[in-house]
Amino acid sequence: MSGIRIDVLTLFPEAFTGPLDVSIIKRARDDGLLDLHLHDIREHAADRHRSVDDYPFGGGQGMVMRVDVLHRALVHVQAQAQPVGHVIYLSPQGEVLTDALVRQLARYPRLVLVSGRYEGVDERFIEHCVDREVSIGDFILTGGEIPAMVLIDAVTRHVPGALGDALSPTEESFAGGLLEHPHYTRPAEYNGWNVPDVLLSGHHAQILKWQREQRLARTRRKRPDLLGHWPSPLDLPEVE
Ligand code: 9WO
Repeated sequence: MSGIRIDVLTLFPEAFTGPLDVSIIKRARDDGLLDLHLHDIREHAADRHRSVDDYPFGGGQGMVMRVDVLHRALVHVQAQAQPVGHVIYLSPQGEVLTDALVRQLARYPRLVLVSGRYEGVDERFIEHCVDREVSIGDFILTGGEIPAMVLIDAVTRHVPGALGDALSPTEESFAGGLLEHPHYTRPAEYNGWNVPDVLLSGHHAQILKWQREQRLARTRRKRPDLLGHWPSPLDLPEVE
């Protein structure tokens, strides 16, 4: 099975243990489908205070991560394996992560994720060392660690074999550009709350038709922005 290697450069490698040590991601790591390596940027600090940040040229509040420390850390990590990784800096200035971008990233054999802290990293690191900037949404956090974990989780689901026998990612929500239909399980009645009759009918074609209508109706109601390119319901092929 073809796995992916992901290296993370961070000041807080310990933040990644826990979230990436459970469930499907844990199994993908155990199965060798995700080869995750965490690296502490501070190990590449050179002075006796082990500084990784400094005051911004031109003034302003806060601190900036040093280009020399980041570059040494990156060279060290890229030398650990072949091929070199595609370098991603997690930042609110990046391209917003979508299902399409996740699928694209999952095709790389190796990614290097850089999680920033403070007010950001020296621009020269982005210019000379980073292949792409990725954002997980239009908000500011205290650092890029959680966005890196989000990206790792989303990408790992698309590594062939990582979902086992479960739903293939090509069948899931978003693959068709629509939200998922609602899901129900036993009991069929609880507290007076009922499962839609059609799902209990055993009529497979009607069930598929209902699920497709639900996906379209829910997308129109909850996320009309996703319907930009969706054909009108009149264009949908009929299920007998
Ligand atoms: C902090 C700050 C403080 C005062 C004025 C402006 C400021 N900008 C920032 C800032 O952008 N800090 C970032 C914190 C620096 C890079 C790491 N940090 C980060 C990454 N916050 N949010 C992200 C992030 C990454 C990907 N997707 C969404 C958010």
